[in-house]
Amino acid sequence: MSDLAHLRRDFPLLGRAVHGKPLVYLDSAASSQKPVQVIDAVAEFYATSYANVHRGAYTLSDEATTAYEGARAKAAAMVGAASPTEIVFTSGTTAAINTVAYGWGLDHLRAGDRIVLTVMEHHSNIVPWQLVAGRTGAELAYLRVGADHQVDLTDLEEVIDERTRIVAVSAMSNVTGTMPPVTQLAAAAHAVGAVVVVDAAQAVPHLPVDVATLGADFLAWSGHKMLGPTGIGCLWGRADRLEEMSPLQGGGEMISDVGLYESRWAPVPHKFEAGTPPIAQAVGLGAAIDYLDKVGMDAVRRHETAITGYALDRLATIPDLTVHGPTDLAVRGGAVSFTLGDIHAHDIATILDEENGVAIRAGHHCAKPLMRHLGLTSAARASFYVYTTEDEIDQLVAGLHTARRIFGLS
Ligand code: C6P
Repeated sequence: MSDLAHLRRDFPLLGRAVHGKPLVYLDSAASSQKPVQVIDAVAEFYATSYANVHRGAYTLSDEATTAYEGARAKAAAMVGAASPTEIVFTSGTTAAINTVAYGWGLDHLRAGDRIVLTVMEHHSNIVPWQLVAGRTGAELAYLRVGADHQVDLTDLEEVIDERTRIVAVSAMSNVTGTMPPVTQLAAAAHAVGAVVVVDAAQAVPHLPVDVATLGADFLAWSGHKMLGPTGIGCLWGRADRLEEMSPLQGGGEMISDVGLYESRWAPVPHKFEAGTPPIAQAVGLGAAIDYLDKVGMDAVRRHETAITGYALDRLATIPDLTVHGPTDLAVRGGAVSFTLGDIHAHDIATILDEENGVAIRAGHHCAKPLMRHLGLTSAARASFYVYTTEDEIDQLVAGLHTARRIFGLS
């Protein structure tokens, strides 16, 4: 077991009670809790250095701009970007993928082109492509998911064919925890000249990610899932790819000149950041990156692998329980979805909350095609992060035994 338990004291919310029981927060795949270092950084910024950015010829605005652009540099370093200018701040993963789908897709896709996705994608990496396919006449094609919960590569060359212009894949499923072979998929995509978009919402927070190793052209992730505030996320794009993209939104900040009938854009990345950006949120994201840097992303991954292994072992002892995801810890992360007999996932979540103070997510997890592939309409999901302990897994297991009892499964 790893030694990150001491980190818990940094997370004030984890000290609270729910229904008279100590909170057990097992929903970090939906959103993570925040350490005091992030909460304080945001409060301190508002208290001492807040102003709008890139505008004022005065000290406070300079300080705010330095803090905002400093966060961009930290985000760039975190994923091995060649330059901070390859990072576009967005409101989150969803906005980042939409920025590529519309900004790159509308200009470059034609009728008959292919957009290749996998069946395990989150709706955020399906629906934008459906919308853009509808506008351009491009078609969608899917790589299937096998019985091992991994992307099925048997028809890789048939699906990623000469018509393929975009391959958009998740680096980690938010349902099964599966980590697809992104590097291999990217190589197949590049062999036919396609652009690779990686949904890293569940990857960047949980393990070291390097855009060059992945072979990505674009990478999207959210701040709120990696100890940072809501309302901020990142789109990393290779410099030449970002240059090929049109801005989605027009307004202040994103121009170099505006005439009555036409305008010129600011250089990348500002051309994609119209209007006043999420300044304090970026500062909070920077503090979250500092925090994760200090812990070390290798240590984060080691801790989660250990806690996931412990959880899978404990869950395997519960009769009638099925985990929907790989058992091999090398190819999975800490999102563990399961069903328990015929007890509805929402009932499981309610019992865990009320009886044991355990917070999990229940439902389709915004991945309906994957749920259909699994033959499910809903599942319960426990998900882990740096602050998760074995004791908390024990509370989850105790709550699941209670659920079995209540529903007469014993
Ligand atoms: N998944 C979950 O509980 P946003 O909402 O834009 O920050 O992230 C969207 C998103 C995209 N891709 C993946 C793989 C994700 O897991 C998510 C968010 C949450 O699983 C909310 S549905």
